[in-house]
Amino acid sequence: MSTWNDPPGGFHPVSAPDYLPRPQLEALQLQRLQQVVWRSYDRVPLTQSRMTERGLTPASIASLADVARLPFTVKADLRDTYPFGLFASPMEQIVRLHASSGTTGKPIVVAYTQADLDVWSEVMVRAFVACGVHRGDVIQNAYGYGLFTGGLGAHYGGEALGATVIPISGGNTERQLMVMADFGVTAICCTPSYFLHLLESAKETKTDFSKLRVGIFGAEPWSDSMRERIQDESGIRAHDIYGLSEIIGPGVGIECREQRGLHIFEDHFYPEIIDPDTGEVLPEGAEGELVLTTLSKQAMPMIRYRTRDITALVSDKCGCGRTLRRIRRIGRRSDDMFIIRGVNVFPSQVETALLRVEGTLPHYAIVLTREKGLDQMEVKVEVTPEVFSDEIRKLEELQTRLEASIENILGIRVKVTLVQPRSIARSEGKAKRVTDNRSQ
Ligand code: DLL
Repeated sequence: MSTWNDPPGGFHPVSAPDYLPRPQLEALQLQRLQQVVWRSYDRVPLTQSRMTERGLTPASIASLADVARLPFTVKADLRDTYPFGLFASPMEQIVRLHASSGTTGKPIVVAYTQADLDVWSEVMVRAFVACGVHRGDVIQNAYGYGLFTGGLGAHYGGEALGATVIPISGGNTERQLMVMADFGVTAICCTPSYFLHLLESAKETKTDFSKLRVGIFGAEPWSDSMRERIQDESGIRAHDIYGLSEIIGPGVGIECREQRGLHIFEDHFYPEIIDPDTGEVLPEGAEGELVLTTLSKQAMPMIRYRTRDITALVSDKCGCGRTLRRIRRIGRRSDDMFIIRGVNVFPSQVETALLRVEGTLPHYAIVLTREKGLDQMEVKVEVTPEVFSDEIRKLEELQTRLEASIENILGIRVKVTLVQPRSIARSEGKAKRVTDNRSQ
């Protein structure tokens, strides 16, 4: 059964920009880039002073390649100008604020005019359509509502699509399952880690989720192996959705039915990949840090925002027909790396290693400690109830297999501890997988 409403079966009218011929798309991008640079230069003192330092005026931007001449914006700029220093619209025109605590310290504040909210809904509609979600679908929106952009972003997009949205927000798993069964939910939006929790609880309580067809999961990294587990165990298609508060929220990029990278809604967000150390723009296909420029944002335009997310741009033709370039799924951020005995480790590598071994559940926690001046890493991983009741010898074998799988990927031996099912805290929003106790 086909559930897609992409061409050739005709597409949702809002999706038309997804299929623009590249020259037309690039002309639109340049026109919008020039406008947004003018706006930011005129209204945001930081942009003006940084451009002036480089001898630039908005008139210097004559082609898309000139983006690379513009100064970067980084998260610290949002903190330093907290709360409203980067706004390019007067308060009377700002109709919504969101805030994100990020990983450390003071929150950052982001603002939207009504036109910005309309763009946000538009890209979310296009994202839903790309996942095969349409009018008639019942969407359980379990992203958190509030200052986090996930809840309201998916909410207004779902309504604008014409689907039925259940604004349940995150948490209260029992109620989530009741709603899923009783309201005939066909699509769910939440973090992949929370969906794992829902799935596990649904199986325990024998909740009927047979109508569920699609998951739109994002806000945190999740590996390909994690996706396979989710799809195999639930029978749904799990789509990756990307976004960040600074740019708009969810809906910057989405995986289409091909599930081969995330299309960036390039008519609103201009992507570049840079070398995180030198800031140089890297050629197409090279891995590096994603930098995004908002092309149509009014309240808070972002010029060359350094996301810290590591990926690569893919521009080969996609089977879905969209002309929008894609980014590879984001496995890591440049700042979530930690170093153990001189080896760079990303949590996503550990996840991949664990999920390659059968008999474990996709719930794990990484604990870093320092003993006698030496960094230690312990990986706690839950085993399935069947395995848990096995004899000690079998458990020891499993532990050895897991340690070998991690060593295979990281090149170092770390301690794996098997723990019983349900002993690792479940997340209702973004998962926190690493605890760093090294400074204690
Ligand atoms: O997480 C917006 C969002 C909500 C995206 C719901 C998708 C779904 P922030 O809280 O500002 O915004 O966090 C943004 O989360 O820079 C990435 O590091 C990470 N992230 C978001 N989506 C993905 C994804 C929202 N699909 C930060 N894969 C980003 C990997 C993701 N990381």
